[in-house]
Order: sequence, then C-alpha cells, then structure tokens
Amino acid sequence: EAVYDFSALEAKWREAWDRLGVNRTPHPKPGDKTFYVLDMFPYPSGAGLHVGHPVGYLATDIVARYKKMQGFTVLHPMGWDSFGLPAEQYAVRTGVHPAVSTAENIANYKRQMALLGLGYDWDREIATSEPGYYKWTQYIFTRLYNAWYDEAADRARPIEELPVPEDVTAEGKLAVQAYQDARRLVYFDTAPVNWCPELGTILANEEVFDGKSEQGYEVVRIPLRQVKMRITAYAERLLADLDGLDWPEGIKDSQRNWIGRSQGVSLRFAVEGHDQQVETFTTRVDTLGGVTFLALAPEHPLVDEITTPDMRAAVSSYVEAAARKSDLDRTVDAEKTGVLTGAEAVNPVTGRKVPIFVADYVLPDYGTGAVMGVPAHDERDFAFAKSYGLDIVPVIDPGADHPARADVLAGEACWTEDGVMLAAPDDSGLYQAGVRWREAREQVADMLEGRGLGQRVTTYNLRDWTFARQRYWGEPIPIVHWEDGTRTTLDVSELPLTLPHIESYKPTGQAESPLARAGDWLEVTDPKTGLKGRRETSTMPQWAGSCWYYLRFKDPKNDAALADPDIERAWGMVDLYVGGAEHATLHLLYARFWHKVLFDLGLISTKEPFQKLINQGLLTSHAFKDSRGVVLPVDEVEAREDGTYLHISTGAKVERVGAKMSKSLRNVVTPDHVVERFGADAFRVHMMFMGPVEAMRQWDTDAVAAALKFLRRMWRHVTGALAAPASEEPKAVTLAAAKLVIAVSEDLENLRLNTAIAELMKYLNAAEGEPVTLETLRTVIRVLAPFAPFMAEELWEKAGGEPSVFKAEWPKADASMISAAIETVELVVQEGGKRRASIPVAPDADDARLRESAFARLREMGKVTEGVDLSRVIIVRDKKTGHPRLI
Ligand code: ANZ
Repeated sequence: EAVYDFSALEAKWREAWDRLGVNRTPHPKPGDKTFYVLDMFPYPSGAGLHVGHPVGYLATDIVARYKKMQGFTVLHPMGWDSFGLPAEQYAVRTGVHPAVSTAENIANYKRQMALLGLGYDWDREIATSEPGYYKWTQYIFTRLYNAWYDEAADRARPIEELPVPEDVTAEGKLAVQAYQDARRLVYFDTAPVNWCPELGTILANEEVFDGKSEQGYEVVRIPLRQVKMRITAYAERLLADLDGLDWPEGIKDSQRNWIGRSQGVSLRFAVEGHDQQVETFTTRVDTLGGVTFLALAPEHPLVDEITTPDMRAAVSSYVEAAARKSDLDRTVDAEKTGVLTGAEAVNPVTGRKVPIFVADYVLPDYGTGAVMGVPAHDERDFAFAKSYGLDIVPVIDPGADHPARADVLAGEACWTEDGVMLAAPDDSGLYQAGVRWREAREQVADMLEGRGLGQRVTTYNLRDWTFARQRYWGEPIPIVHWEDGTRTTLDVSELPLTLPHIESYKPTGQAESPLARAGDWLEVTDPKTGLKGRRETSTMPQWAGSCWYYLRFKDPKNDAALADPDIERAWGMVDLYVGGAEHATLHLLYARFWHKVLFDLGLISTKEPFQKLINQGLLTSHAFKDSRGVVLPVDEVEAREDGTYLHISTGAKVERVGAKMSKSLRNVVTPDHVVERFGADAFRVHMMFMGPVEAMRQWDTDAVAAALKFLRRMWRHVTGALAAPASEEPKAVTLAAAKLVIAVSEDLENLRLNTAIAELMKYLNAAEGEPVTLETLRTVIRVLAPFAPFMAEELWEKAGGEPSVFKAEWPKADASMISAAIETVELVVQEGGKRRASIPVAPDADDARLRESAFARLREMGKVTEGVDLSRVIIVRDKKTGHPRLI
C-alpha cells in the first residue's frame, strides 16, 4: 500500500498538467455548452498571497473543474490588475521601475497559485499594465470620448452622429468642439479637488479627514482641469438592469443607494430686489407653505451676487472655511452652520419673505445646490432654525391622537413622518386640510408646473466619474491638445500609446502628472499640417483596466480587436463571478457602465457583464499580544492544553485576540507555509470545509491537520481497495456512492462546497473497510477530483484511468444505481394535503401498484376508499431518483 506523499505527488501533477495542457481552454465551437467562471483578478502586491485570498479562487476552481467534467467548455482565466499606486510608491522609494517590481510580484503570485492547484489557463493570462492589453483600454477610452448619449434613442452613439446646429458649425471648429464636448461621454471639466501640497497629490473625498490627509497634512481645495466620464447618463439603465442579475441583494442595494435616484420638484424663488431667482430642489414640495429660509451651498454661483455689502466679509470667510472641508465632513453629524447673505427670497405661495443663508450642509453638486428650509418637517432644517432663531411653521398634522401633535403644532418638534395636511397657507386653496401629504405633493407640483414656477425632475446621487489621475503608473490617456485649441484622440493604428521611461516617478508638486516631465514624449507635431501639440499628461485610474478585463480573457491575443465578435458572443456573460464585497460600488459599477457603452456601440453582445455574483467571506485570524500590548508573531506563540497561550522564548502568558490578517498584526499566514506542512489538497479541503463560501471564517493553521487526516483515510481506502478490487460489494457501499454523486452534484450546482465535502466524508464512513468494486472506486475518485485534484489524479492513474481525470466524465447521478441498492422507500399517503399513512414500497413500483398498496393500507386503517376517482389520485415522484414519495 503506497503512502500518501503529498509533496511528491503534487509536484508530479503540477508538472504533468502543464505538459498535458489540462487547463487549456479552446475557443468554443458552435453548439458547445459554455461556462465562464471568473475571479476578481488581484493587484499583484509585494507581499504575495496570504491564506485569506484564495477562498474565492478555490471555490471557482472547484466549480470550473466540475463543469469541465460535465462536458462544458469552461473559461477560467486569471490575470493581473497591475497598474496602481503601491508599485509607483515603491519606485519613488527605491528607484526600481514599476514594471520590474510588478513582474516579480506576478511571478510570485503565479507560483503560489500553481502551488494550490488552481487550474487557470495561463495561455490567457493578461496584465493591465502590458501594452498589448492597455492598447485596448486606450481604444475603449477613445470610443467613449468619441461618443455621446442620445436621450431620444436611450443609448450612446458615435459623435459623428450628433447633429450640430448650423449656427454652431458656422462659428468654426472650436465652437463645434465645445458643442460636442458638452455631450461627449468623456469631457474636460474644471472643478475643485482635494490637493495635498505635502504629498503632492490629489486625494479622494474618502481620503480627507477634517481638512487633513490621513497623515495629518493640510488639504486644500483647488480648481483643476479634470477628465470626467458621463456615467450619470446611464444612471437609469444601471438601476433598472440590476433587477435581472443574480447578485447578493446587499450588493444590489449598495448600487441602488450609490445611484440614489430621487424624484422631486425643482422650483424657483424670486430674490427681493434682484432679477435673479434661486432654484431649489425638493422631494417634499407639499411642505412649501412651511418654508422659513433658503440655504445655498457655499459654492453656489449666486452667493457673490446676492450677498449684501455688510455681510460680505462674514460670507467670504465662511465660504473659504467650507472649501477646506470634504463632503463627508459637511454632511455627516456635523453641527449645521451657516451665515446670512442679507438677501431675502419670496415664497411663491405665501408671499412670505424669508432670509437666504449660505450653509455648508447644502452640497454644491446635488440637486440645484440650494434648498428650501422647512424646519417643521426636516431634521437638518430644524437644527439649523434652532441655532439661528428662525420661524418653525408646521404644515403637516401628525394626527389627532399622536402624543407629539401638540409640540409639532406649536413648532417645538420636528415631524418627518406620515400625516395629513393642515389648512393650506392663506387659504390659497392649493389643497384641502386633511389630505394626505403625498396627494398634496402632487397638487402643489401641478400648481407650480401650471404657473411655470417649477417642474418635476429626477435627480441622482451618482456623480460623473473623475477619471484621470496625476500619476505615472497608469494607462496614458491617448489625447493630444493642439496649439490651435482643438483636441483629438489617437487612432487605433497609433495605439498603444506606451508609457515613456522617466527619470523620476515623484509627483511633480504641481498637481500635474510626472509625465509632464517626459519631454520627447510630451510634445508632438502633426506630420501633415506641422501643427504642434501636447499630450494629455494625466493617466487613467486603477479602475480602468478592470472595467473590461473579463472581455479580453475571451480572446486575449487578438491584435485586431478587443475581442473577436463571434468569440465574444460564444462565451456570453460571465456565468459566475466571485470576489470581495468591497467592490460593491466602484469596480462593479464602472464595469457595468463601460459594458453598456460598448454594447450601445455594437462592440459586444450582452447588456450586462456578470450574471451571477458571489462574495467570498473574509478570513480572520488570531493575533497575540503580550502584557504590554505588544504584538507578537504567531509562530513565536504556543498553545497550552488549558487554553492559554505562551510566548515560547520568554514563557510569558500572552493574550489571543481575533483580528484581520495583516502585516501589522504579524499574523499573516502564507499558503506556501500551509502547503508545505499539509499539502495543497488538504489546504483546499480544509478551506472549503470551514463553511459556505460567503461566510466569514477564522483561520487556524493547526486545524488543517483534520483535513489531511481525512485525505489520508480516503487514500488508504481507495489504494487498499484498488489493490484488490471486489467483483461484488455490499449494497450499502453502492448506495453510498450513488448518494455521493447525487448530493455532490447538487451541492456544486449551488456552490455549497462545505456540504459537498461532508458528503465525501459520509461515503468514506460507509465504505471504509468494505470490499469495493473498481466501478465504484472510479466514481468516487471523479467526485473527489474537483476538491483534491492532485490526489484524485494519482488515484485515477492507479485505477487505470487515462490522464487526466479532468478529461473524464463526471459520473451521472443515476437513479437506477440507487434503485438497485434500495429495497424499499417510504411512500406518504396524503389526502387534501393531510398525511394519512405511510407505507413501504419498492422504489421501482409503477403507478397502478402504488395505488393498490395505498388503498389497501387505508382500508386496513378503516378509512373509506370506495368511490375514489382514480384519475384524481396524484403520485409525486422524486425529481432525481424517480422514486415515489407522495400519493
Ligand atoms: C424641503 C424639504 C422638506 C425637504 C422636508 C425634505 C423634507 P433626497 O431624498 O436625498 O434626494 N436637498 C436638496 N438639495 C440638497 C443639497 N444640494 N444639499 C443638501 N440637501 C439638499 O433629498 C432631497 C432633499 O434634500 C430635498 O428635499 C432638500 O430638502 C434636500 F420636510 O426640501 B427637502
């Protein structure tokens, strides 16, 4: 009996799989059943993989192997999201070119993945930082740039199809460009950004805390010319098409909230003594009678104009202070502050004059950047009115018996819930007292639209995507700004526009990309006209490459198109996409956006990229701290039988805490370490047995021993039986194997990998020590294969199978195997949904026989069965086994 030498055996099959091309995927042929299973590809960091990363990779690997054995043509690729900040920062520190460190990191990731037996088709490997790949990222960018959203057709179209009015054409090239720019899916816009002079970079809103960077450096808001993508044009479709996707509800909700559709009314207030009007956006126009102030965002264009001279100093210092805060600081829980402009607005229904404030809780780019303040029915407005001693005028009645009613009517409490309208202000007859507020809202909106004071609008929280970065290590944006003020994108024949080598990767300190120093690369001359131009120096954000990589995997080497249209269509949508929940909005929304544009432009065949999405659970671990709270490396700590932990070298007691796996907690465990101790198959089985793919799991390296023990038992069982295959086996063994096939197939369809492994254990418990036929052994080996591929290959070879087991067919969930093994099944007799009796019957009994047995039993029990209409007797059979279950 051969020993289970996992190291030797795994090394052997790693090499053999490469040699045999087991993981290679051909392009699908017409009529092939295809299955596309994808992992979110990683950023190849210097630290390599830790054991938490492969949870998802293992799950997809198991599914891919299973589907392949089922006869599907399976696409299961891997690649690298290899542009990004860490490689650039490393380059700034060490001078090592990002391409060099990235290549090293990728080699390490690949080695680790091979170690785990992840069966990727490396012929399809891609890296977003490779010119052959980013050529097409740049191409897609040019297609977006040269497209506009045709509202009437509800889709994007090439810019050449945009009708330009004659008077614009008459004004010349620049006028046409401006006209197109206002409609392109990619446009240039000057907007305030968070600029940190110390770090020499722009920060996202999420990276600014209280006007400072994470490191505590001052952050200022400066206007900067930016490249933006008009994702807002797709807000409605991004929202609507979520319904058809098989994604976790939580992720769909995150996207819905992020898009933040809101229907309301945009209405204008006249400003006393000015021609100007302030346009406000409200979702509660029914509360118009309760407006006691207006508030403008500090950035609102009218602020300067309407501020009275005596208020000017106060207003401008308030506006300056607001410019230093991030949106988050301005809206979340902060005290609501503001400053009077001295101007007054007129309420169009009551005629009442109300003060106009500047208040930073009003955001400049939501709605119209101005709000009508209704303290009686909006919490923020209430808090604001309290601070500034403003009137509080209720218009909604909480209802006769509500305890808060008296306070609300007295203007002492804010009422934001359901209620009915109090009498309309000044008996304007807008609505009747007592009508529901929703009804009043429609009546007021009708009135405003009728009088031309406002109109119903839909707004979205979604902002256009600030696309460019002032960075080196990203895709150069293929645009040239010409000296005559025109701008063009490069033609596909001029792509890729490769990143130039530069002396220094340091940010320039000028809110400009390091590419601004790449002299030769930067300046261009049009060979035909002699016109001089300058390349765009900003690069694409990390998200760009990951927006479409799943398409490139279908046809990764194509140099004539991002993917051949026939091949693209043959694979269709990604059938199963597995990755972290942290990508709920950004990556998954950006990718859906690009996908829809590409679909509109006729480059791809589906409306959505990812049919089914699963989020793998986080892996947590333990960390150890000594009495002073100092974190100790995990391998310097020993567990004692009494459940305490000791620092091995000092013998001191240490405390164990649950924690994320991270370098700073010194508790990172690498797969290399685990594979060396227990083998990749044991790692795989352990990881999947820990719980459902989506569940959080707590890592404990020692626990992998149990998986190894199970595999050893399986090894002994199969090799032992193979040494002397039985010509006959006990029925219990045949039955256990048949049940194994049925249960594991069903579990794999539903990604229940932990229970699938439990089924393998059940089989082993039933069959261990029994005589087993070769046929049964071959069945069991094939079921084991997706989970423990190395061991299964070795056993398959020993069982006389042709290499590889992954070219063998998945065993059929064959009901006859069970029938042959089972003597009786339980038949439940029901009547009108009530259980009457249960009787043992032969599993292959036909309908007539079943009726006979059932009636006989009922007669025995004294139940009347005379006169039963036999055509109304329904027999229910198990879908899979065909066994009768109910009559
Ligand atoms: C008056 C009012 C009365 C409002 C009331 C609410 C309740 P959602 O639902 O998120 O779209 N608002 C409008 N523009 C704003 C901006 N730029 N910054 C901050 N707040 C703004 O929220 C819409 C509501 O948020 C609008 O309806 C407006 O306040 C406020 F009893 O108008 B409401």
